[in-house]
Amino acid sequence: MDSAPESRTALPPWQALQRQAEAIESVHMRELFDSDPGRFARFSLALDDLLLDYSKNRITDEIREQLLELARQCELPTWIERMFRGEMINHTEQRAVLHTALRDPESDPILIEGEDVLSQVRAVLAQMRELSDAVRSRQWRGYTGQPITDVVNIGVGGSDLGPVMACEALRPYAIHDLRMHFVSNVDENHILDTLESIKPETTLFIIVSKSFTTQDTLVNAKTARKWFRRVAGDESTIERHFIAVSDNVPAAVEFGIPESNIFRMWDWVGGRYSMWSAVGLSIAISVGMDHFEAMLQGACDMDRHFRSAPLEQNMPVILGLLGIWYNNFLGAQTYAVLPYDQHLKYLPDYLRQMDMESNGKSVDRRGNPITDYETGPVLFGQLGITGQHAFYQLMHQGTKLIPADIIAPITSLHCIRDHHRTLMSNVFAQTEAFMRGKTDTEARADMQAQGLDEAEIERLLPYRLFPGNKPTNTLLFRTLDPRTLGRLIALYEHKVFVQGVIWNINSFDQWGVELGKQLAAKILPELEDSNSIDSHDASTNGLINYYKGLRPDK
Ligand code: G6Q
Repeated sequence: MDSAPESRTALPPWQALQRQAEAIESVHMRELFDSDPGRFARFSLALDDLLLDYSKNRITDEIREQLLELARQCELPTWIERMFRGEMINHTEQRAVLHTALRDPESDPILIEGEDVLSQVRAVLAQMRELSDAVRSRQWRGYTGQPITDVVNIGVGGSDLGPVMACEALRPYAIHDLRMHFVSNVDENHILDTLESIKPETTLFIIVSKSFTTQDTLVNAKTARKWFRRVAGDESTIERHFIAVSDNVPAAVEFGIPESNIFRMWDWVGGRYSMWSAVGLSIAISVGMDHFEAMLQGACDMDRHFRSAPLEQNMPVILGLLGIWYNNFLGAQTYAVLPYDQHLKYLPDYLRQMDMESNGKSVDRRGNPITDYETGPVLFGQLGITGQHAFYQLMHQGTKLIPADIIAPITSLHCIRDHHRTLMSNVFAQTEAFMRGKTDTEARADMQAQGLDEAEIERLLPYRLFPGNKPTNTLLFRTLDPRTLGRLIALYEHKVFVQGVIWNINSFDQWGVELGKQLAAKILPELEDSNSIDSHDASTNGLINYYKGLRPDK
């Protein structure tokens, strides 16, 4: 299946980029802007109102061309088609990768093992509409006849982070007499804190687990069921209060969820790519199915752009290749996502999983260890305004190169003039400061203006210099509506895919996550009694025995 050349580093564009990386070391982005007034126009792209300005990067036309040539030689266009057509590109799990089918249910049929994927998608969307409409219109009643006031999503990782992020992002579209809660941590404080504020008779629990075997989720779900039963008593009341979303229907039924309350998902949707499926049920309930479908439409806009735009005008491709440039040629280890929209506060957490779980791999598609190039970076981030007063210091004056994406809306729902203009002044100031830095002459002039004497200026000067030359992409859009959110998330999904193709890895498995699940399942029975354990290494034995010795219920 993989006919691309085995060694990425032997490819001519890879080698050309290595030479260009050496050459660009001595070039400051200030010079690139000074010598080229058309730089913004040539290094920016738009999809409707979504603008990507990537001119503040340490690149030239030649570098961009070599990056695009690298993509061609890694057969990126073929891989894009393979994904959209439903080929088994997740080869280590023998699965297709079809989150894109979730947002284009009216496209040409896609068959997996003879079954039409899209008709299944349409059926689940209809089921989601029915339930979300019923809950929102107060027709869905709890066992005492009262409407639902609280929805609790119980799930973890891919079954949690998307709904958490999207419900917050679309908060202005939510109805206010319906409160959304998310429980992911098996630490009992998470569920206990949540249960404290809700009533069984007006609560709907959604248990989200693709596998329906994840311990953390099952333990939380059992606690919720026990708490509910203690008050509601009768088993038949469960049906008005517990919903499941899963690919493992028998396990959900065994847990006690009636089959009519189970929403299917499928093995061809990865957990971290699943908020477009019934995993997003809490989003649909919160903002309504029309808005949920607008979000799907936004993602579909980006899918079509990704599939059809030439590589040089293709937003996910450009974003992905810029990441490759810093990660593989300029030595960056990290990468920051800095949203300036309060409602995108969980976006960095969401993208951290998407990026690091997808591309945190060191074996290529042929099973060979990757020894001669880096794969996925460490992604971090926070709301930009918070970050400015915290970790931006390191980005401006530390020793590390941290490329960043700055994301901001042109207007917000309320758009109070003073607030929004102050916000945007920070967006523009930061991208400019990262790029330009502050020179010796500028720093001196600043201090002279402050009235410092020459000796003081000389003493302080080294600390007041900013090297600049720090790369940023800026993404601007009209407002954070459901369609824009869909576009934004799909942009990053495809960006991660582009990078996985260049690195020749499978971005869609997650054996590292599976390992944690297996190890915990093995240790859990060892914690049952108070016997001393010696089946592990000395440290793990020591920790388990220390815990057993001190826990109150020994
Ligand atoms: C996502 C990962 C992981 C997964 C959780 C929950 O891509 O595989 O985050 O979503 O471990 O798994 P379940 O949905 O099966 O409970």
